[in-house]
Amino acid sequence: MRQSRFGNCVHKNKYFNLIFILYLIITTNYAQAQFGGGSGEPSDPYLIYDPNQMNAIGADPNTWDKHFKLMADIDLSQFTGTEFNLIGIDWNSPFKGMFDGNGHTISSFNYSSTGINNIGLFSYVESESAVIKNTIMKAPNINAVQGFATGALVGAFNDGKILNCGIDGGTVSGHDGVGGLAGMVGWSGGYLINCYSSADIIGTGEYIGGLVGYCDIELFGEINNCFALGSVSGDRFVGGLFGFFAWGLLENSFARGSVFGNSDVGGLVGAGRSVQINHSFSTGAISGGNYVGGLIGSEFFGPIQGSGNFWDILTSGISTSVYGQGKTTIEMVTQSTFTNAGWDFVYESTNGSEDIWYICENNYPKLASHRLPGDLVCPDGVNVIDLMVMVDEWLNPNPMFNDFAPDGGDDFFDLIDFAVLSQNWLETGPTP
Ligand SMILES: [Ca+2]
Ligand SMILES: [Ca+2]
Ligand SMILES: [Ca+2]
Repeated sequence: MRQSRFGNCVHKNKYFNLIFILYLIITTNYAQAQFGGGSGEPSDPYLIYDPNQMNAIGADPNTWDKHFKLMADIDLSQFTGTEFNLIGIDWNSPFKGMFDGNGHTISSFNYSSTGINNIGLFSYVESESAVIKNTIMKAPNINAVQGFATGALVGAFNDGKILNCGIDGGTVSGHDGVGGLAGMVGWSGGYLINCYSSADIIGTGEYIGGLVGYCDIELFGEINNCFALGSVSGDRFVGGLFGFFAWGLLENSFARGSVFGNSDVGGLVGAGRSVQINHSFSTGAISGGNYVGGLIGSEFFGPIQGSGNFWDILTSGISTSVYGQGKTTIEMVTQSTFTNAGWDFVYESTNGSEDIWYICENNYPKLASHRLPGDLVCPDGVNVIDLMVMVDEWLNPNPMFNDFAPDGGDDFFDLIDFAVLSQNWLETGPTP
């Protein structure tokens, strides 16, 4: 009896050990099985090939400090309502890893909710080392009826870097803190570099912006080489680029969308507080009640500083602003207006050789960082004039124009550049 009991116990132990080993095998492999490969480490990121693998990130909080790489264009249209697993939850459980879109697109991200905060493909991001990069979202459709922080890419972005990301068209609707790229950026810090949004923004409350609703990068960070094109409407603190902008640095950026609000309404920024803004402009039509400005609606308990900022007094319909200089449309499409204020353009060296801006006839300045590879010269877009320039420079060891392939260029125009130019043939890029 005793022996048999003892034997039973050994049996149970063996059984338990077997289960435990199986459990270990399953949990270690599970993270790999749900993605298309990789271990999540910086040198070996998890690979994402399809919508289900994309949706698996948000389902597993254990992966939120890992590295991811997109390997194909992803269509998320199969998810509606609250079906998609947003990545990150709140400051207790944020995404703090790295997501590299690898130049691919994520299209038709649909999400509608009633009454939770932090709505976005990435719900909540917070870590000095968090990075989201090289990702273009096409035609997202976000509808958050209540709550704070709604954006297509990120709901609340409290720290980290968003690099080379864009929102192409679509609509982002929400209550407070609504923007195309992110609902809110800051509190700790944040960098937005080479980012844009052309989504239309509809907010029913405060802090509504074309790129970011509420931007407050108190500790460190900056916004550089960014723009927004979508129309923006909200109640208070409504701006073409930012609804509210505090304690940060904004440079080389612009907003082109129309702006509508009741109070603190501006073409670029609804209200600014203790910020520095350099070499930026806005052109959108503006309508509003109190504290309305061509570039900036109001200065909110702290000075706005900087230099060389303009808005179009004709297209905006507004001739005053608490900050910035108003110009006519003719002046706004003339390069000297900007170079006289220190803006660094291509084909001039007085203001620097970074060559941040370019301008084509009868158009506003554009950012060179968003120019399509193959668009070598004016007019805007990739066409036969660009092709002729490239043919002229073919195999020239010291080309007068910058080549663009592979990976941004090797100082030599050859068939690789030709292939990229052909890919972008007759395209004009995200900026009108
Ligand atoms: Ca220059
Ligand atoms: Ca061109
Ligand atoms: Ca080349």
